Amino acid sequence: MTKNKFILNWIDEMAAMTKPDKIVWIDGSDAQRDALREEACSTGEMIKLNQELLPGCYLHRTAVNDVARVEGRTFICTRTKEDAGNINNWIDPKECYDRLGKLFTGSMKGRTMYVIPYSMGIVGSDFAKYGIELTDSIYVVLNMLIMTRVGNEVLDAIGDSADFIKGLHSKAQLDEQNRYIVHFPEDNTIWSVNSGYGGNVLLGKKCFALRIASFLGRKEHWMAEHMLILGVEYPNGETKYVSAAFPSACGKTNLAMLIPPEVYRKKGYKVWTVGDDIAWLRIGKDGRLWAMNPENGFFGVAPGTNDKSNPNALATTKEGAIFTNVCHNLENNTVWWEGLDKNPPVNALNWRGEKWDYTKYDKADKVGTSGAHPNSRFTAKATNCPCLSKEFNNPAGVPISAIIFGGRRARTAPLVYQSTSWQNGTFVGSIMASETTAAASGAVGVVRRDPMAMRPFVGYNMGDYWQHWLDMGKIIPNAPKIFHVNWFRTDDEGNFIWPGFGDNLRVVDWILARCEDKVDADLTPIGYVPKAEDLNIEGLDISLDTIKGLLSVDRDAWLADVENIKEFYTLVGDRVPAVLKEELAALEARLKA
Ligand code: OXD
Ligand code: MN
Repeated sequence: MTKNKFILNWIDEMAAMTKPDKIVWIDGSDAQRDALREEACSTGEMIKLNQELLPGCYLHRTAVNDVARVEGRTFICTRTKEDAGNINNWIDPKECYDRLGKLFTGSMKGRTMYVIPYSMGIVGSDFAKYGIELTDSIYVVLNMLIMTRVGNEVLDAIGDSADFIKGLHSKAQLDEQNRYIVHFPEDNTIWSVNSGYGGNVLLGKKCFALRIASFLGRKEHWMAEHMLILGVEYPNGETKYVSAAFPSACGKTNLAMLIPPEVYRKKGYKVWTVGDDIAWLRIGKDGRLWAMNPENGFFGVAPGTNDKSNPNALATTKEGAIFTNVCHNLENNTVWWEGLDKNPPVNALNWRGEKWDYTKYDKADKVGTSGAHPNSRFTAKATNCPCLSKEFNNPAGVPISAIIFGGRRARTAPLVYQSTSWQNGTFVGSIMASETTAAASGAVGVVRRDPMAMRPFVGYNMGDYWQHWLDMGKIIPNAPKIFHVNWFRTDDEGNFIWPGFGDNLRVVDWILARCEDKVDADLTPIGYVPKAEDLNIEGLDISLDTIKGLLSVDRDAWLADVENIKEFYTLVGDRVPAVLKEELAALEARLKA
C-alpha cells in the first residue's frame, strides 16, 4: 500500500503493542466496504435495515455505558500543564503513554487491526491534512468511510512524508473506568481506548479536525473552529457565506440546512450547506477569510429531526446511512426516533435492543423510557444532502462575510447584535454561553460558558486560543464582521418568542446587509443592534413591538452576566489576553453609564 517508513514503522510498533491477529488496509473501495458490512452483520455489530426503504442503511448499538462524548475522560497531553490550560484535563505525556500503553497491550488479540488512511479536506488541496487511524472496530471503519475521504489516494498524497496524524483506537473491553480520549498535539498523536461511541472514536472529527487542528492552526496561522458554513443565494444569483459557532444542541445542523421562509423562497432566495459542524479557515490571496468543511459527511443528532424541522437532514439519511442507538421498528425493519413523527412503532426495540413500549414514554426520564437515545445519531454522506453547496468540493473553500456566534439565553442576549471590531468580536466569542432552560417557569437556568463553542475542543490553553484569534485579526486584511445571535429568548411563561428554524434566515439576511453597509443600526453598550423595522418580518405573525423586545438589552441581566464572566476569566487563568480584560471592563462601564 505504501513504502512510507514513518507509516510502516509506526504501524509495526502499534501492532507489537496491541497484538492484532491480522492487519487490513482500508482502500476506500465499495467492494471492501460491502464485505465489511456483511462481516459486521454476521457478528451482530450491525443490523441490515430494509434495503428497499433504506438502501445501504444499517443500525448499530453502542454499549449502554458508552453513548456520548466524555469530556471528563478527554485529555490534552502537552509537555507542560500550562500549555493545556485550566479548561482542559491534562496528564504528563510520558505518564499518559505509559498508562494507556498498558491498556492497549494485547487489546486487539483475536481481532483485526484496520488501517484507515484518511484526509480531512479535499485530497491534494492546500487546506487538506492527512491522518491514519488504526482501529479494531468495523463500525469505526464504516463511519470513517462516510465522514472522511479514505483510501489509497491519501497514501499517495502523504508520499514519504512524516506529516500525518497518528490515531490509535481500540474498543478494548469498553471499560468505562479506563476510557481515555487523549491528544498529544506536540506529537501529532491521538489515542482513544475503551469506547465505541462516534465522537470518541471517529478520530478525524473532534479529536483531529478540532483539537489537534486548532493546535496546528495556531502554529500555522489559520483557524480550526466548531462552526457550520452556509451560503445564502440572493435572487440576483450572488451567494454570500457565513460561518457560525453554537454550543452542541443549539441547532447547528438545522441552521446549516435551513429552508427559507415562503416570502424569501418566492423572491428566489436559496440556502446552501457547506458544513454543519467544523470549519477550517485560512486567509485567501484576496485578503478575505476562506472556509472549508474538512468532513465528508454529517454525524447528526437523530431525535427531533423530521420533515418540518429539517427535511434536508432527513433526506440525507435515506441512503447509505448508519444509525446509532435509534429505535428499531420491527414492523418494517426501519428506524424511528422521538420527534420523527407522531406514530411510534408498536412492535419495536429501544436503543438498548430491548422490547420497547412507547406508551411508557416519560419525558422526565428520556434515557430510561425513550425508543431512541437522546444522543442517537445518523452518519450520512454529505452528497446526499439536497441543499449541498456546489462549492462543497471546491479546494479553495468559500469566502466568509460574517462569523456568527450564538448561545441559548432566556433573557440576556438579544436576537442579534454586531460587535464593534474584530477585537470586540473576539471578546463576544470568549463570553459565549448557553443556559439550561427551566421549561415552564421561565426561570433562568444554569449558565455554561462555552467560548466560541470550543470549550471541549481547544487543543491548548484557552487564553492562548483567544490570543490566536486576536493575532489572526491583525493579519486578515479583509476580515469578516462578527455577530452574536440568540434564537432562544423566552417570555414570562418560558415560551420561545422567535419562531427560529427557517425564519432565522431573516436575521442572517440583516447580518449580510450589515456586512455590505446596506443597513443602519443602533449602538448599545454591547454592540450594534438592528433597528426593529429593518428586520424583515413579512409573513410572520409577530409585531414590531415584540421585535423591539427581542432586540432590547437588559442592563441588569448583563451586569449579572459580567460577574459570571469575571469568574470564568479567572478560571481560564493567567493567559487571558489583557485586551479581553479591558473589553470586559469597558463593557461593564458602558452598562453602568
Ligand atoms: C457534536 C458535538 O457531536 O458538538 O457535533 O457534540
Ligand atoms: Mn459539534
